[in-house]
Amino acid sequence: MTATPATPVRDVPIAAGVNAPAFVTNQSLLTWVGEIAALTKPERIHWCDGSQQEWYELTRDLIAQGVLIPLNPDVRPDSFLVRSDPDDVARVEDRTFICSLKKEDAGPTNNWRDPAGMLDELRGLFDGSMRGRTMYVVPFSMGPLGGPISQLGVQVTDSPYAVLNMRIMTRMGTDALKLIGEKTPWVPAVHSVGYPLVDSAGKRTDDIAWPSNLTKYICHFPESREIWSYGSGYGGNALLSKKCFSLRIGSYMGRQEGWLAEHMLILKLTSPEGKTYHVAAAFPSACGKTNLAMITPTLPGWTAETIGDDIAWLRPGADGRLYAINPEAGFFGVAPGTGEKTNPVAMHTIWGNTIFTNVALTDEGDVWWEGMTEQVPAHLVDWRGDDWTPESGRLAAHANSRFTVPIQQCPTLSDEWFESDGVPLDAIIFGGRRATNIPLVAEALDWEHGVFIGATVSSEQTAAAEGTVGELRRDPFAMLPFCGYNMADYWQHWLDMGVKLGANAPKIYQVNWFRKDDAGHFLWPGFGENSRVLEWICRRIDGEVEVNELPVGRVPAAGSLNIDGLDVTTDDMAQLFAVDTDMWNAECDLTERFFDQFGKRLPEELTTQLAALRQRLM
Ligand code: GTP
Ligand code: SPV
Ligand code: MN
Repeated sequence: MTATPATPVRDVPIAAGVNAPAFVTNQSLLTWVGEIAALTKPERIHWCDGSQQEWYELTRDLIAQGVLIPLNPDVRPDSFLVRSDPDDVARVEDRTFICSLKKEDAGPTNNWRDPAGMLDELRGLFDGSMRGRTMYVVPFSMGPLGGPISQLGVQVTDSPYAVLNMRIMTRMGTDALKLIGEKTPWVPAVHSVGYPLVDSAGKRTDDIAWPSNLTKYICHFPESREIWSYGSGYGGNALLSKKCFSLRIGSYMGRQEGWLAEHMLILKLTSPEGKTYHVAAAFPSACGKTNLAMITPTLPGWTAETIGDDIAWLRPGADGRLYAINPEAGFFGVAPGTGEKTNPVAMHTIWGNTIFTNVALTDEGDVWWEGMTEQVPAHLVDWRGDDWTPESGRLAAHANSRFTVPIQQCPTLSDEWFESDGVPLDAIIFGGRRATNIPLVAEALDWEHGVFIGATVSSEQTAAAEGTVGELRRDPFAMLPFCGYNMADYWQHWLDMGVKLGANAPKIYQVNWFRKDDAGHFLWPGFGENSRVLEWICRRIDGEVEVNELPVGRVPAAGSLNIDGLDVTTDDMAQLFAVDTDMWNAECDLTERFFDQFGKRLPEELTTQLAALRQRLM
């Protein structure tokens, strides 16, 4: 490996200034880049233009350094495999901080640090952290360029891998930068992997394939709308447009400005009669958003089109309805479990132009992961770079291995993804991974009950974040790790939005594809068959199907959920909707304890909802 990447010709040494393109007039941007450069002391500054040439130069250099492994162009053209450090494989929630002026404003579900103290500490860490490296300036737009709901940001980073991912995940480059005029607001995001190539004495070391630092900080300053991330190159820790900006800073902005930033997919459905519906659905990480966003309906006549798979920004429109955009331009999807049977649309999307992180490599030079094919390859190189056979007794791909791919390669992409005004929502769905209690589908009694359902989402922990997989954890609105302010205030904001939307508010539903029988088998076939539940929801919106009122919500009346041709017994169907009073009372006790930690900030409506649920369970 060479110590430093080849210098692209248009980069100049830092002594010559910040090297900004001539058209940049925003003084705060120029000053900020200068300040961060003075602090982090990179060797060069490169302003990313987002061009194909730039992509080519970056990938060429990273291949030469052994960072990117080019895949076999005959099977996976223009695609790469990257292996991260085994200590840097997922979001680090215990190292994620909301640095609001007051601790109460971060709330009991966030880690908090005093902003001034945190900035001091960060300045210490970032001092010289880019020595010997290139500092990339990455301008990007979340949402269509210049759109009314869109927002601009600039990430500086010393990770060319992050740059490549940002180019896929956002509208990145010159067009976004040109939108940042003299007075345009933009969100600054500083990122360093914390692995300088030159020490303070000037001694140079060789680079490694995945530079990172055991010390990690993912910090958000909501009041000043800035992001500082140190020590990790992986996913949401490093692609600061995603969770840091679009959710943590975004949710804070949304509360101030009257909109919502949510961990939701957006899906367009068309019925056999040609009627269209738009739904947004919040599921915790690795609980099936990408799958549902790309669903292939098994019900004849229904079509589904993808608008987003992870993040939605919601805003009331001029007509009083709630409109949604997907601010992202790519998918950063979970690889394991993605296959022709479970998600053929994703498999077609990743035909090429894809960056794979922490998956296994086949002898043919293609990728593989658990669940990709039924036939397990006889030999692989696993995600850590070691030889692997089915007898190895360990995962070939890391459980949180992912693909990064442009959304425009998705064969089911809706034209409406391009619409800067967004799509009007008919329904909002909450889901999670629950072996018990939560029914296959239930309709909220009203908006307030829907907010209660959202606030009480719990799910079995997945590999998307570090922690104990399988443990049940509260994940309100699937936003536990992503809400940039006090979760109780967030619930209040949702309640206020309901008042504002009034009769125009989308209906709210809860779903659970993951309920299990006593033997531990999934009761519901899931995946494409989830279209049956979506159909019921659409029919219900149109008032065409009847419900059965249970204490936990309105479930399909007998015969109203289409299960024709499905291999699910009557007993299984009953179990999918069973309400065990004892278990639900126990769940209510847990909810009460969960709510208690919010003290006086807990909206009264949620206390009322819990009491009403207990009453209905009697
Ligand atoms: P993030 O990108 O982490 O926010 O997650 P996501 O919600 O987009 O997760 P994704 O769609 O990638 O979830 C993947 C996991 O959910 C895989 O293990 C899938 O097999 C599983 N999954 C998705 N849909 C279903 C379903 O209908 N039934 C069952 N049993 N599993 C499902
Ligand atoms: C999630 O964990 O919800 C993700 C992946 O979507 S990451 O971008 O790494 O947060
Ligand atoms: Mn996510």
